[in-house]
Amino acid sequence: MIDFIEVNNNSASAKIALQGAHVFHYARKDEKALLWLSEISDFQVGKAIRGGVPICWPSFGKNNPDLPQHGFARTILFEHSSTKELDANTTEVILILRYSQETLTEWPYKFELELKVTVSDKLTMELTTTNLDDKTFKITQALHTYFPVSHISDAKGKGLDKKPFLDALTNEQLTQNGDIVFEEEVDRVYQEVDAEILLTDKDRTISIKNEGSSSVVVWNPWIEKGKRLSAMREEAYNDFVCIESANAFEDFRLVEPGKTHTLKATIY
Ligand code: TA6
Repeated sequence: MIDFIEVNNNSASAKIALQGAHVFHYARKDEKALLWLSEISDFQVGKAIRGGVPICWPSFGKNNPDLPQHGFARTILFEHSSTKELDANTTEVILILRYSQETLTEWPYKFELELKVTVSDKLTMELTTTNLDDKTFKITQALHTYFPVSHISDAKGKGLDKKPFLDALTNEQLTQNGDIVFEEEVDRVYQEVDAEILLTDKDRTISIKNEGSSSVVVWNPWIEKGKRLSAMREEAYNDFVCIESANAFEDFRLVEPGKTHTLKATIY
């Protein structure tokens, strides 16, 4: 079993695993959860939890071919740095990962990675990379958020109309026309994103606002890929959409010695 931090305040509840600083539950009081979690994610040490908000760092996907898919942060133990009740409605949790012999063998740079989670009537996650080395390094990353939907056929992605995107399935560079609908596998990296994204379904609208990011990944595995994914029921593709706050592909970030970069996502 993976250790986790549980937050309950007047506004909401949340659960954050120390492995991967992985937020895997968030729900406002008396409301349905705003994050999707696979019922068969087995919370094994060293295996990424399927659902919630996996942290892809220091590489998104295979952007750095020398690293595992989505990097190593999501399966490594973070340190619980602090939990503060800012007020009766707001709790702030900070988790930290510092470079080690283990990380240096995977990725030859000294760094500190901090996740600050603010739990209130909104869920805010700020992922801050600090370069502790004497040479600049390049990162790609994502807060790979899984959102529940009533049924995939009801789900629509709004706010990305006319945005260019890379279709990761065909490697084509295309432009979004209208709302995003889900009638087949969707795996797209939207670029030049500068506004809020909405995920609507039959009974609610979820808003995602990003800072320090101009790329957003939208993903649903659909039927065939859904069967191949670890810790996912065969028909689970009907129940979620990933809208990922990212610095992916051309939206990579160079972090100079002593400098930081923060990727921030606000969900409500
Ligand atoms: O963000 C979309 C994606 O890159 C998909 O291509 C799919 O691989 C997904 O991430 C899940 O990856 P995972 O390694 O968590 O199974």
